[in-house]
Order: sequence, then C-alpha cells, then structure tokens
Amino acid sequence: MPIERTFAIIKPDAVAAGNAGKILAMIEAAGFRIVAMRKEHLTRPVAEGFYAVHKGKGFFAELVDFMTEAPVVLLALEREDAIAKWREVMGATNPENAEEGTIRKLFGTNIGRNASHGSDGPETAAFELSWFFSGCELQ
Ligand code: 3AN
Repeated sequence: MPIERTFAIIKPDAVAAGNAGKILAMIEAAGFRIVAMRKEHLTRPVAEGFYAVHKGKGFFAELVDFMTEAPVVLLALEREDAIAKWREVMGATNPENAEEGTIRKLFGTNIGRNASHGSDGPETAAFELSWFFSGCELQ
C-alpha cells in the first residue's frame, strides 16, 4: 500500500467537549503522521466552499451552522492507505451505526454532530487539503 495523505477535521462538538486531545492520541496510535494541524473558527464562506458538493441538500444549512458554531481542528494526516484507514478509525457517518471504539461511536451524538470528518477519496483529499493548507505547510 502506498503512503497517502488525507484531510481530517475534529468537529466543533468534539473540540468544545474537550475531546480533541483524545482524538489526536487515537490518530497517532493508529499510525498516522500529523503533517499539518491548525485550530480555527470557520467562517460561513469557508465552510460553504468546503462543503460545496452538498449544496442543495436538505441538511446543508444545518451542516454549515454546526461547522461554524465553534472552533475546529484541521489536520493533514499521512500513512499507508490513509484515506480508507482514517474512515475506519472514524466509523460510520451516523454514530448509531458506527463500530465500537471508533471516534464517532465514542464522541459523536448524531449524523450531523459526529465529531470528525475525513476525505472520501483521492480527489476529495487533494481538494480538501488545498482548501485549508498551503504547500509549504504540507511538509
Ligand atoms: P462522511 O463525512 O462520512 O463522508 P457524508 O459525505 O455523507 O459523510 O456527509 C457529509 C457531512 O454532512 C457529514 N459530516 C455529516 O455529518 C453531514 N450529514 C450527512 N447527512 C446528514 C443529515 N441527514 N443531517 C445532518 N448532517 C448530515
């Protein structure tokens, strides 16, 4: 498996609840190198642009409201098979369906307030990494 990068967010619910440190420890325990990391309170234009593929869906406004309600932690992660592995560590989108021991099962509340984000494929990862990090930060 090749070394790959993915983009992750520790979402507002998890940061506000004081779970960012526990999630970072899980990331390192799962063998990821933290390439870049920044805490930021997203503005609406930044969140809307990031989630542009979901524009027009019923939950779009709710998603943007949630993602801008409090600071998040933005991460560029690297390891073998990073995209699939990070989605495995996060668990299913809906915490109710997530495996025991996953981030969303441990720290998520519902399908919207689900503690973490991860890219769903190589093109998405490239777009999402470049949306938040410049080349010189991704070393
Ligand atoms: P994932 O983040 O697991 O790839 P997607 O791509 O289906 O999941 O959803 C994108 C984001 O939109 C997720 N972060 C999720 O929390 C949110 N979302 C998806 N479905 C709903 C919904 N029915 N209500 C509220 N938020 C949703």
